[in-house]
Amino acid sequence: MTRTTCPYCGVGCGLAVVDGVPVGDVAHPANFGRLCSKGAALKDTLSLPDRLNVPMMGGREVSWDQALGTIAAEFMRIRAEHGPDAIAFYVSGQFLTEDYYVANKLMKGFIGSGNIDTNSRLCMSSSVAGHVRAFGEDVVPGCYDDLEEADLVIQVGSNMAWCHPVLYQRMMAAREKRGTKVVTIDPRRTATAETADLHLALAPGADVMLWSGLLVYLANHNVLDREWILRHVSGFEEALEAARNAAPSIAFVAAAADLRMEDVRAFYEMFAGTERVVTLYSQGVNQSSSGTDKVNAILNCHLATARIGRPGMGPFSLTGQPNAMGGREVGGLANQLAAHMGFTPKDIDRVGRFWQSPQMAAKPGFKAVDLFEAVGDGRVKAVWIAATNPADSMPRAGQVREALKKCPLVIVADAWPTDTTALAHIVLPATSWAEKDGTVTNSERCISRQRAFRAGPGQARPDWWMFAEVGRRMGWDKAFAWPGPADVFREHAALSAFENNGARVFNLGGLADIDDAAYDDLPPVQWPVPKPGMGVTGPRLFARGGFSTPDKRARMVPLQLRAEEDVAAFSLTLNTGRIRDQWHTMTRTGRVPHLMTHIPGPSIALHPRDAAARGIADKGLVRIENEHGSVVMRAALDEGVRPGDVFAPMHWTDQFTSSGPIGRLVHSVTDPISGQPDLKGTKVRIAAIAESWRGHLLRLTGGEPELSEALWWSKAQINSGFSFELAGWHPLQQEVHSEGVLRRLLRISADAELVSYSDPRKAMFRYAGILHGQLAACIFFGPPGADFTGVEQAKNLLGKDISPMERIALLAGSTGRGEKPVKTICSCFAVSEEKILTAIRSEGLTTPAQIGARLKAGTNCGSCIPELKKLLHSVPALNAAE
Ligand SMILES: Nc1nc2c(c(=O)[nH]1)N[C@H]1C(S)=C(S)[C@@H](COP(=O)(O)OP(=O)(O)OC[C@H]3O[C@@H](n4cnc5c(=O)[nH]c(N)nc54)[C@H](O)[C@@H]3O)O[C@H]1N2
Ligand SMILES: Nc1nc2c(c(=O)[nH]1)N[C@H]1C(S)=C(S)[C@@H](COP(=O)(O)OP(=O)(O)OC[C@H]3O[C@@H](n4cnc5c(=O)[nH]c(N)nc54)[C@H](O)[C@@H]3O)O[C@H]1N2
Ligand code: SF4
Ligand SMILES: [Mo]
Repeated sequence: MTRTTCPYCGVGCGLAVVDGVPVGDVAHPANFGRLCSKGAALKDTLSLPDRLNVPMMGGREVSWDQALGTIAAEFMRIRAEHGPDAIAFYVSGQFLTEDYYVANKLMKGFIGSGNIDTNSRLCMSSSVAGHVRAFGEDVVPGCYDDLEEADLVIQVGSNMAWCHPVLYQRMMAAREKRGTKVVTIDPRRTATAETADLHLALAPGADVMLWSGLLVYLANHNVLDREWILRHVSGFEEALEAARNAAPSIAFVAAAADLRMEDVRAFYEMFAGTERVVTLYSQGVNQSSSGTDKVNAILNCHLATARIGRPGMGPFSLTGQPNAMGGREVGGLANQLAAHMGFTPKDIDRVGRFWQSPQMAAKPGFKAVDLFEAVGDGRVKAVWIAATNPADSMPRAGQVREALKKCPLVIVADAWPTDTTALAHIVLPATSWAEKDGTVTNSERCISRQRAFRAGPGQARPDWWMFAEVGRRMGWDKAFAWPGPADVFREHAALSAFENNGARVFNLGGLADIDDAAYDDLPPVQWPVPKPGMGVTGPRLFARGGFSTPDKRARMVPLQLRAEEDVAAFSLTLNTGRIRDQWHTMTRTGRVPHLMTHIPGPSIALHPRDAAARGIADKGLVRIENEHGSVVMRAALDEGVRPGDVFAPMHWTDQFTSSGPIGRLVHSVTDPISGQPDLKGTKVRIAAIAESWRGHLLRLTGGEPELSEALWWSKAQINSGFSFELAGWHPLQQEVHSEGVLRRLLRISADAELVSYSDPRKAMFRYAGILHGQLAACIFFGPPGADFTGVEQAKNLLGKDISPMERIALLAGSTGRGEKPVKTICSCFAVSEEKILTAIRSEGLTTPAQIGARLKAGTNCGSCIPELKKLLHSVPALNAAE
């Protein structure tokens, strides 16, 4: 058995790999054996096709030596001609700590520029900035147990049920016993909000106002811990005065945040009346033009009540990626130096001596948005992108692509081809999870080992090795000579303890001397881990002060409200985020068929009132646009979205849909302190598209559908191939029905038989390609709104023998008994919506537990329990009769 860690979210669940199959590790303190739908599907991602397995330069296969030699030579030339700041790295919270450490050392200590930034800029940087402002250091004060020991849990801008499912389930299980109250603060009624005692569907961006109002309320009702404030906090009076200006009364807050007064009051009363409060927050807080202020508005309330660092209490920033925390430890953000040190002359000197650096970076480098701007205007002449897909995930993704097209040298390390590798001059094949060794740190500061349990494909190599090899080739042999990741880890741990003297809480001195065997066996361990007597330790920090500021006091921050951007032409606010079964740009989860059935295609959720005003029907095609671009999706009418807001998933890329990622439209407004982009509040407009036809294509191979006319498509992996939904807004041309076009579309060879059935009166056309008695592909065309019966059967037949009867039925569309696409509600046990509804109706089930007992749905990871509840509500007659 090999123990390792899940490569997806920041919960950091432990896995035990038995006979090559990863299952939940019962001994891991994050999950105690539980996994969510994505974690449980990891076994299906191990042998995914299309892996990058050999270095490529200009589209040609080359040796590692050629690729690395070229990179080193070009970096040296560019550095000599244009200075170190003409080179940049853009890396990722999906790096292991060892990858991150080496990349950071190479850039900041040897190339001599601050220009290494990471997708954590898009993810965690407002939390980092908020922590640094309040605590003097980027430290999450609490631990996961606090969620189970709290009496009130507040979720701010966090859809935990879908995005941190195992932690959510831990909290929900404790709630059953403890009666924990839960408040969700999110403009949308998410799966998480469905199960809360109170949902505040606030106007987007109103968080600073809401939390300032809370501070005022706490002061007015004498709930502050004056003694603790006196001893451990500075800036209280100023912060309270600013809060009184920003949010003078409950009535004022309610009006400005568009909430009911009684709901705001209920929230304030709950907070005031409960000592054990944990406030969880993630991207609804961080990804905002006032992200850092939102963080400090929350921290202010916890500091003013001393609800920090004690059991069941504290502000808790949920990390997104598996190693979002580890990246911050090494200093992977352009404005940090290393090991929680910044760009002060003292820190630069200290790190420089430790690294024996020839040329230290003297100042912070470009933050992500600025970095790609500098790539676009030529200030940066070479960029190395690794373990992230900015052509899709950056705001103004279209402009990012343009910038990369203009850049003289683009190097991309990835495990699969992506929209970003498509723009690279040099593509480096990376080993990925399951194939590489190192460590990651989760949301509660727990360091866990990633252990390889299979070999990578072809010549794929770990990222730390690539950076080290380039460093050596640039002439810094000794500084980049580590034989393996254990050596890198020891150096990283030693740097964290170097001249630390308790000034920085982050300290791994106690791990700096572990030998290879101890590194191999390293059990999950929470930092700080100083050498005995050399610093604080413990799962909870700061209960008795001791912050990382010169006077050891925390800072409360006075906060002003920021003016909202006003773009009159675009009346809707585009919010973007995640869905349950997909991971970011879908390079892995998008290739697992059963993860594509919960939500099979890209759609934009909007309130029925906004839809009606624009003549938009449910599932109708819409164009979403603003000054940055235009994207086409299906509409999903949703009463849980506030009128005036719309929500689209960030996941679909050029690989999966014709108009690519929603990131094309997302503005690049950033938080002025953290530089984190506001990915939740772009102004857009939406219009219905008059469809003139609809289609459905099934075939064995992916790629783009070969149809010349303006068309929209979205693609989903199914068991035996691919399923494409098609639609167009120009009439279908006659040529579509010609044999040549059809064979190209179906991707069938000349020896395949092409059979057809058409009913021109109804504008229905069905074609199938049969090869050696097997269904090789089929395509159906119909009028707008057409419901293609038989698609689900056809999916089952694809790639299989097809009898004459089945063939006739398929073409006549008569096999379907009015069947609907299978919507999987429970991914763990593949239980469909239809099955659940049938059981509810026929057996009178009334609780998720009963559904679980009957169908197993919801009994593993539990991420679908909110949806089970919704389905139970949707059968009102029966439930009412109970
Ligand atoms: N299934 C799945 N899980 C994931 C990931 C994934 O790709 N898929 N990615 C991981 C990563 S990297 C991250 S960063 C996390 C993100 O985890 P979350 O932060 O939970 O996810 P998001 O969907 O980005 O956004 C959270 C919520 O913020 C709300 N929001 C928008 N604007 C505002 C606002 O002004 N105020 C408030 N209070 N809320 C607002 C949105 O409506 C949304 O429901 O998830 C991690 N887990
Ligand atoms: N509109 C909008 N945009 C967003 C967000 C949003 O909410 N809305 N959220 C933002 C956030 S919080 C995040 S974290 C980002 C995520 O965005 P990205 O980081 O761009 O998304 P991923 O798909 O996770 O990209 C990771 C890439 O690394 C590859 N990979 C996997 N393992 C390895 C490895 O070991 N080495 C290398 N070299 N490559 C590997 C994968 O194949 C994949 O292509 O998106 C951000 N963008
Ligand atoms: S909650 Fe799911 S995605 Fe997150 S670490 Fe655990 S198994 Fe992986
Ligand atoms: Mo993230």
